[in-house]
Amino acid sequence: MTTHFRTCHICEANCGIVVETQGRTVLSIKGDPENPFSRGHICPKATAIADLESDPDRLRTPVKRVGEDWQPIGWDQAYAEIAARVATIRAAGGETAIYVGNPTAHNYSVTPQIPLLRKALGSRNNFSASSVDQVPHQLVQMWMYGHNALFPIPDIDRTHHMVIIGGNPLASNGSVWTVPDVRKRIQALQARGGTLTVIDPRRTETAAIADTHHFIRPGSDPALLVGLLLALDAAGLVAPGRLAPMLAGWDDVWAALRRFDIAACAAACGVAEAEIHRLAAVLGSGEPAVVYGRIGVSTAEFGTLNHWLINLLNIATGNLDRAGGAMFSSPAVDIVGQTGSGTRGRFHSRVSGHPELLGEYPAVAMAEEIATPGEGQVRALFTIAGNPVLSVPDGGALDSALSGLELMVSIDMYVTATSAHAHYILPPCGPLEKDHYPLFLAPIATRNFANYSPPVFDRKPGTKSDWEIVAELARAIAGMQGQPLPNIVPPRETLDRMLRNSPRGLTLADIEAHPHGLDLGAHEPRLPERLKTPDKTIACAPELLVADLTGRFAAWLAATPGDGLLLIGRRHVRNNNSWLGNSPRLAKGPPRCTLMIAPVDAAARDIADGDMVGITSTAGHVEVAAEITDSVMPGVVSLPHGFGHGRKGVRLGVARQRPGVSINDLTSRDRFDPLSGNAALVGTPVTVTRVVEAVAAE
Ligand SMILES: Nc1nc2c(c(=O)[nH]1)N[C@H]1C(S)=C(S)[C@@H](COP(=O)(O)OP(=O)(O)OC[C@H]3O[C@@H](n4cnc5c(=O)[nH]c(N)nc54)[C@H](O)[C@@H]3O)O[C@H]1N2
Ligand SMILES: Nc1nc2c(c(=O)[nH]1)N[C@H]1C(S)=C(S)[C@@H](COP(=O)(O)OP(=O)(O)OC[C@H]3O[C@@H](n4cnc5c(=O)[nH]c(N)nc54)[C@H](O)[C@@H]3O)O[C@H]1N2
Ligand code: SF4
Ligand SMILES: [Mo]
Repeated sequence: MTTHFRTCHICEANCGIVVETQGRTVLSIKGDPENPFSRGHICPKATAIADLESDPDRLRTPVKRVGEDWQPIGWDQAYAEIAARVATIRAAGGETAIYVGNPTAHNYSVTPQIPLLRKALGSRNNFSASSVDQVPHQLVQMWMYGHNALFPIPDIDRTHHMVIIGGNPLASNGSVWTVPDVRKRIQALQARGGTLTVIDPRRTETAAIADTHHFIRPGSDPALLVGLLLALDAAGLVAPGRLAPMLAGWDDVWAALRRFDIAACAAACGVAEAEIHRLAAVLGSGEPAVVYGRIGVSTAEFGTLNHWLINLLNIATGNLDRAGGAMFSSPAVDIVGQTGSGTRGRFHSRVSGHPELLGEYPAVAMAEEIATPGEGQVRALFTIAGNPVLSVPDGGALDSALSGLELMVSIDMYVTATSAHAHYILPPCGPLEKDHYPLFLAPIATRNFANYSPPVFDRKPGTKSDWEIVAELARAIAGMQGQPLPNIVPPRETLDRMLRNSPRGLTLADIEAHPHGLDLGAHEPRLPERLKTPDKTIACAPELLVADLTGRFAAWLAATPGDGLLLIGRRHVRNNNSWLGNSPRLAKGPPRCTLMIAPVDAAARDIADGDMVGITSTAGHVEVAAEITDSVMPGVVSLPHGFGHGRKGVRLGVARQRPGVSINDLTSRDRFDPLSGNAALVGTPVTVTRVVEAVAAE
């Protein structure tokens, strides 16, 4: 038996795990009590890594689609055929596109290779899961702090008051906030006399352990946030403290905010005025406090506005860059120091004219770029670790668009709702055959830490890691088009160089000397030195955000809200987006793809618990069982995302037994945040009716 210490790569928490193996068999996966950061914490998803390794549905060789069948094909032949088809498509004036999915953010070795593929393809049609996720954070950071990757991180271990808006870390284990063992960290906050407040249209697992939970009408968060800022102002609690000399445009912020009044904000968001004053008093108490917002406020029509207002709240209470507030990290690999600050609007998408953000177009534009004829139409698509048919709004439209492509290549280990459309699927080796470094996640961790995990197993002959597949594909395509061949640098070398080029000056060997992980300490104040704005100030009043507040938000506030049901999503600790559904370990338990509906809304529609209901939006219709629960706010219904494995061609034997339906057959491509292009996945207007079984004719 061999014992391996590793970091779990499945979600952002990066928990330390102990993997015991015998030969190529995984005997057990447990939490690593000696990991200084995760302290033995583990969730059920880590044990699913063993299922991933042994899953019979996992592709082990490249495959080519021939009719309804998949035929094994050699790597070199696959590359050559793909490159030749790209050349033909380009010669005929067709465009190519890439969609990069979420697991790449957990794969340090593949990300430096993706630019090689982009260059070889020479297309501006770059899409990723970032625009159904976190780009609003990045845009706000780019504008306010001068670099899109300057994430302010909640310092939960030292705060006294934390407010979580639209996040459920007890299920998600934290996001844009690497915070393993979050439940114990919340309990420690409460044990030292602090408080947790959760703002969420559902009484989530996190809300259940919070000191206070407020329902909020989906999509109305800017009203609450403006209300909180105004309440601080009214109580004389605006106190940026040592940040004051760094604040540019601070008076402009207040001039814009003071056009609004708290009563109207309270009415619009559904949180009582007295509660807004009470919460503002807590935040402005002078004790360390932090406001944090996630998916519920990022994937909203006001996503960027929400994150701006959250940053302003942390600044106004003097909690930005303060112990126990929202702090900037000092990671082993300083991405901020080694990348550009970010771009927006250098060019625009062909069909709808979306501005580029960070070199990408929004995922809401993907289907139209493929389906709309004309010059520049996308005829070839590469997906890398993504399942956009289930993840981006109006999956049905994308589903049909994909079937019209001349070439589709998916780098994925499964035949999914997305890769089922591919002409070639190029699968990576098993997860334990890869090394791991949390390149993008250590910098957003609640403490500074680093941890390098070598592969547990040697690679089986003939298999490849994602990074090799992407790099070799880039070489083949570049070669076929007569371009210079890209230089391929082994990932460990790149990582070591990035470490050495960072202020801490660590080497990979330094980190490898700590198999349980290297704790680099709590965050320290880093402003103004850390700012990347030219004058080292915080740009508090970005022009487009002030305009969004006084224009689009003001108009929304003045409009009469509809009285229909609004659909939101949810996550469960035993799922991970669309792709752990094939793990027999995780699939156990009651069905999870249900429509949560409040008792009053169910009664009004004559719906009983467990009834099949039809849900209809402007984008589509699905049918699923109802789960009546008072944990959702009246007027709100909740359906998890990541289901819908019953689509044609999907080869996920376990997941197909309970395929569920895709929430993204209901979300709409027309609902997005115009500043960032991020999809608005929450607050979709829907109608819900009981499905009346057809009575068989006598
Ligand atoms: N309605 C609604 N929609 C949502 C969300 C929501 O909250 N509500 N959340 C959004 C968010 S935050 C995200 S991040 C996106 C995710 O969107 P995507 O990234 O498009 O989707 P995933 O479900 O994460 O699918 C990942 C795919 O990668 C494959 N995969 C897993 N590991 C590897 C690997 O190591 N290598 C390779 N090559 N492939 C791998 C899996 O088999 C799977 O097919 O979904 C978004 N969609
Ligand atoms: N177990 C598990 N863990 C995961 C994932 C997973 O699928 N499963 N996915 C990973 C990924 S890719 C990500 S990005 C993270 C996401 O991490 P989180 O953001 O913590 O995850 P969610 O559970 O989507 O939390 C969003 C919350 O917002 C609430 N909400 C919906 N609409 C609104 C609104 O209008 N306003 C407010 N205030 N709240 C609203 C929802 O009810 C939900 O509780 O999780 C990661 N971790
Ligand atoms: S919380 Fe995330 S990192 Fe930790 S064990 Fe679970 S899936 Fe892995
Ligand atoms: Mo995500």
